[in-house]
Amino acid sequence: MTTATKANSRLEERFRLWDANGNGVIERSDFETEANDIVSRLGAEGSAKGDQLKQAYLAMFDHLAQAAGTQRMSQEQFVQAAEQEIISKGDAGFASVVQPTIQAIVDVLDVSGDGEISPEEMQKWFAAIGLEGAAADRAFSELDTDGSGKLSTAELVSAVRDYHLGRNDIPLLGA
Ligand SMILES: [Ca+2]
Ligand SMILES: [Ca+2]
Repeated sequence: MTTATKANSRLEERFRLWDANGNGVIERSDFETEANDIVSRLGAEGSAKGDQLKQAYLAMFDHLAQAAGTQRMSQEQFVQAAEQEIISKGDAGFASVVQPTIQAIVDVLDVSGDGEISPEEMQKWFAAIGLEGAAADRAFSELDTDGSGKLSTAELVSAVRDYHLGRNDIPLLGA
């Protein structure tokens, strides 16, 4: 599969994931369901940081819905809005649309408060996407592109970008 084809199929997978109730359109309630699920898998229900993560997640919906001009996006409208607002803008698109959500997840997981994610702090996130043991260790090394032993927000945003461009196979935001 070419990288471009893979990127397109990743967006289609993303649509299926986010169409939580399977009615063929993405609505704000789908994002609410997914955000609640992520907050719960990260063990952050009822916390201020968990609420911030939900708000950041819903802001991604608002951004895409505004670009699509509808609160009920079909798969075609969703893929088009995501391409226009995120993929085609490259790093700037991921920085404006995706980074606030990644930062909010980092804030939830960063128990030590150093602004970065250690292998121990990353365990909950990896477990939430089904990565454990040696597979989690390998993924951590792949994501830690500067080899510092910790994951920065920038490294995690790059990883989400690379996944959606078909350059890595680590579905940090689910698959
Ligand atoms: Ca930390
Ligand atoms: Ca690092």
